[in-house]
Amino acid sequence: MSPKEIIEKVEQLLCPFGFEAHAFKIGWYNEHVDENFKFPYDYDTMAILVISTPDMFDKSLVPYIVRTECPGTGDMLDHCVTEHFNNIKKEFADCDIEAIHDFELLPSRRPKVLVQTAGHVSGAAYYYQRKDLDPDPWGDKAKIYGVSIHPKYGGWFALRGVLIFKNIKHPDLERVSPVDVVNTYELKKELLERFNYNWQDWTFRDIIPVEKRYSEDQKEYFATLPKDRQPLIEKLKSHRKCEAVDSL
Ligand code: B12
Repeated sequence: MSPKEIIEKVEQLLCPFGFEAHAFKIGWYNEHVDENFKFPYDYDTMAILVISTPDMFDKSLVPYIVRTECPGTGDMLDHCVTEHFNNIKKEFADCDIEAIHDFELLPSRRPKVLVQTAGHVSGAAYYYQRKDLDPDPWGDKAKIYGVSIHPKYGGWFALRGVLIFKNIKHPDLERVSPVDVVNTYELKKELLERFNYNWQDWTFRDIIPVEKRYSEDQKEYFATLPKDRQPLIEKLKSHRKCEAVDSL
């Protein structure tokens, strides 16, 4: 299978479940990050960034929750995304795939992959950082984290991880620039302030007009700590069972 066909197949496997897949070269990522975040692979090695859109909740997570009789410990979303990544590894058994989730850490406690940088270099979502603002409005003491914005979903999405096809080189992969949708100094400043100081009120996600947001159920689910989600999970399960009966 050619690299192009692999990308198409990954899209076919993930998109129906509310994910997007965006290919990039490891070299593009390595060019930006510090030494200790670089991957030890050739420049042209192909990787795919996976993001979840607002549809992922209904198309993937809720069905996963409903069919998982014994949720066990840990975060259901992490298990659900892991299942999708494992499925891809199975489909491409001939390829040597390193699947890295957003939440995975190295023994040094550093994240294994910086998904926002991967989002930027793959063209999926522009990564807004403090250094995009000149002059810097905040002063030396403030710690300002960067945030990615998707052209269709604003901040209503998440960057779930990357699949590195270690033995696939894609020298001809065309580079897609991320769209700078938050395109004024004032709006960039507003975005970074909302993300850093008021992220719980969700408003950073609406910094641009969006096509779709998280539903109220989805917001409630993500705003609840995993240890307190059992009642919500029960509610989602009973809703789905009713829907299934109604459609008989
Ligand atoms: C650790 C972590 C946190 C920590 C620290 C945050 C931080 N950014 O350091 C804490 C607990 C505070 C946190 C909080 C939150 N987080 Co958080 N977090 C992470 C995590 C796991 C790692 C981030 C990290 O440590 N980065 C390390 C630093 C050094 O990276 P960096 O600043 O980007 O620096 C690199 C770039 O600058 C790059 N670089 C240099 N020059 C250039 C030039 C260009 C053009 C480019 C592209 C790159 C580049 O090189 C640097 C490294 O060498 C990521 C997931 C992941 N694996 O990436 C999620 C992530 C950043 N978090 C996320 C979110 C949503 C949140 C919260 C809102 C809570 C939540 N989950 O709902 C809050 C909001 C922040 C706040 N106000 O507190 C999202 C952000 C989504 C988005 N749209 O951008 C992520 C991506 C998770 C996800 N699955 O989507 N988080």
